[in-house]
Amino acid sequence: PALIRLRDYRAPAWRVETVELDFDLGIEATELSARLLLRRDPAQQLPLQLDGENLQLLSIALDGVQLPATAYRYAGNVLEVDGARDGSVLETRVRLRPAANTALEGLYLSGSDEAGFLLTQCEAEGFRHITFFPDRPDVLSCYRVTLRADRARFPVLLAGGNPDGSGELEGGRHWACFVDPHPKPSYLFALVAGRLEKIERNYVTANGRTVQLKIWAEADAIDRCHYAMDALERSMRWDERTYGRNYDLDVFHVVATHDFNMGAMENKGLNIFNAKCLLADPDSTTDEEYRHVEAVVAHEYFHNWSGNRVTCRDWFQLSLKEGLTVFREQSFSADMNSAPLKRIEDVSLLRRAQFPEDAGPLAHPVRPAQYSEINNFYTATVYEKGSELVRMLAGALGQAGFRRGMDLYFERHDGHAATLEDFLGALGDANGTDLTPYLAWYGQAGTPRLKARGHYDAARQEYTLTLAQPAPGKGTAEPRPPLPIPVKLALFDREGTMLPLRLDGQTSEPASEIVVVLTQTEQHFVFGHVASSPVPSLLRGFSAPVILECDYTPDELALLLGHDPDGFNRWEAGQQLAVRAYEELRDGAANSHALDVWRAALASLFHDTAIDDALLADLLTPPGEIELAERETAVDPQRIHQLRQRLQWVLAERLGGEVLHRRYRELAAHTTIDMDAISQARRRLKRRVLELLNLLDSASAGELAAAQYHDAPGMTDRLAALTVLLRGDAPQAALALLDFRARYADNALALDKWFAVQAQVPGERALDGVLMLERDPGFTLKNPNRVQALLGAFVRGNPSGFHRIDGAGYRLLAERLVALDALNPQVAARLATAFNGWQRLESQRRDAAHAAIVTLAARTGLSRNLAEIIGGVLN
Ligand code: BAL
Ligand code: ZN
Repeated sequence: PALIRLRDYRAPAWRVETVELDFDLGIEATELSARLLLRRDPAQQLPLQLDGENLQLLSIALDGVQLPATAYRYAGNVLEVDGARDGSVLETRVRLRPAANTALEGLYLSGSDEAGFLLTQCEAEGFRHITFFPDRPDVLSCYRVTLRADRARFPVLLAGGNPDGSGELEGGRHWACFVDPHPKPSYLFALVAGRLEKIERNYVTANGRTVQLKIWAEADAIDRCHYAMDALERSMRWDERTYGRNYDLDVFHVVATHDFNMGAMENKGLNIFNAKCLLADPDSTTDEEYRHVEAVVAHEYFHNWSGNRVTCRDWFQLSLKEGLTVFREQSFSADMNSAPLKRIEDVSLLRRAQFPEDAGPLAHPVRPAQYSEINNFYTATVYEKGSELVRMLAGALGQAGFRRGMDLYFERHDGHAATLEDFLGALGDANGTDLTPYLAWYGQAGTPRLKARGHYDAARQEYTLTLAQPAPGKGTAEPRPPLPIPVKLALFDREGTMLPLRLDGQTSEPASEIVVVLTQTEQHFVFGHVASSPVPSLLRGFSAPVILECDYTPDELALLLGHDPDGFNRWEAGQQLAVRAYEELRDGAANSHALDVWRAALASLFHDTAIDDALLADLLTPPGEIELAERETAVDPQRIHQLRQRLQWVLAERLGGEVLHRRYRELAAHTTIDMDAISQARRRLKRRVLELLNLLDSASAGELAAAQYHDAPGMTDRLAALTVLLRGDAPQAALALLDFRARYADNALALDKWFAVQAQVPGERALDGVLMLERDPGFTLKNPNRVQALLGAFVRGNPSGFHRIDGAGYRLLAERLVALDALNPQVAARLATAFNGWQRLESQRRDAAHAAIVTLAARTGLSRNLAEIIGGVLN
């Protein structure tokens, strides 16, 4: 497939000033007329070309005159029209087939023919599946949309913008009109039509606008929208307070659907959400999912400014809106919940999802240089690493400086399509500083390494920290400049007390924490007045997305684990120590010092009443199997699983069965359904304690889990119990599974968990379970959430199950991808990224994976989406 390159970017030859869309909506067939007022770039003499895919063209007129077939050509997804000039009006009428649209891109049907509703998904290039248009983000237009439909079948008609009239039509039909005063790119267009219920609330913005907030869902789900409504209000207030951003329309609609390729979509004034990111109630939603709903609601709302008011010039700049909005969302969640726990969660995700992506054949810079299918670039790199880059910029400017920079960014680029250079330019200009060195981060793939080494000179009472990044340029086609790497750090004495820091030559008061920025290949930072050899706490709060290499001793790590007031670095020290312990187990070390130090440190923290329960739960959890695999060269996922189990067993054994039992009972005695932080933290620790007990004594843990399942006041406890029962192969598991299946037969999101929890049971037998679950009447390849729940959970969340030595997991994935690709290429391509990393498997698995991928690649008729991923992983 053709590659689209950043360096080929040209401004649009034709723009569209205003768009009028008139829909006659129907499930089987929808017809729509589009009226475009065209503007020509006088500097470019190119013919009028519009994007259009799978459109049945019914009529076409230019400046009021129907065009003969000789005056236009529609081929290769491009409509070329002769005779257009600046100010021309192009009118087209097309027919769409929403019910037949299984790709869930453009206009499609959610749910069944009889009961479902119509909706759209346009980002990135769905609008061209709706009408002919220059479907690119740098064409911004004002939209007027009229919807007409049968009133009984489609009582609710919604489109982006403010309502501008509605009324009755003959034959039981009705209409509604919407006008969006803010120019927007086509990817932000949206409509929804069908039988939906709503909850609503008025909100008054800081600058005095009364906004109607309306959340829409199908009748059986509307009662689960209240938490999202509260989260929306919190998000709006937070953006006013933190960034001075007010909402700018009279209505804000949010709609939940069960059939959605993404998590949610920020269409102007009409956000559309995957139900799993919007609906919440204690009976079917876990604590983690509650936090996710809050975060996604905030994310989509924040896009109203970072994405909609200021959008991207082209899709290479995707991180301009996504990295920035993830950063804003993460900051919001940190403010609403616990900042250190949020940081741990975000960095864990980065390491689990983004680091492997960046280390494998699908690695790409945050601003990719080329793509074949842009939908394949909604990646952890663009989102999560993109957010880390914004975090570094924010850190470099400080809170007030970043706010000044953001104000200038919004002011300069409001109503326009911008680039990453524009973003860094505004941040820098507002602060009289040059941030362009940070652009290098956007252009390089791969996770940088940071080497740190300390030297203490007792005679001079000086501590020299040497930081280095491997020499740029090696092995790359183009020389790479060194990256600016901000390193937030503190020093501790051997009793665990933080030392005042004064850099050589620094005149200001000593601080307990400072940030040094490595800008060269290697630099030395000298600290004076250091009375004894210190232990450095580096990269505090994960101040840069790098892999830190520092030769700490286990005792130094234990000191940080015990004393660092930076919750993130405390956890990080524990993670590093756990990795050392794991490596000792793996290598069969005779003297397992790190293992002893790790479990002793955790045993002491276990009894520390000052420590937060949720943080303790995280401290008691070693890095996951995917992270551990990243450190290996010949990956054997089953061995990694066994070793990690062994590591946890050793910890459980050190803590002791009785102690764990006691703690479990204490926590269980305080179990409530409440959502406050303390109750959530208790549930988290209770789960962890039960998991550890399960390793030590699965029979008694099984009894506790069965009781917990039975008495659980909410999904967090119920799902935790079911997981423990399954993983311990408890006799009570079968009954609990039956109960769960029956209890949630009509709750799709809860049922997804029933599929996922089984797909994730470690070990070779999982594949047979997946094959059996595929025969459950609730399974379908047509629903992205269900595919994710069963196949996604298996191939991504169960390394020891998926990577069977006989290669059956790989063959299953390849076969399902073929079937899925015919229905929904975006979902197929995303699932296919599970093949990432196959080259680093040990040889037998590698050969089996390779054979499966090659067989898949040889098939004809693969979508552009899947072909690009499969071609990429084979590279
Ligand atoms: N723009 C796609 C969905 C999201 O990132 O919000
Ligand atoms: Zn986003």
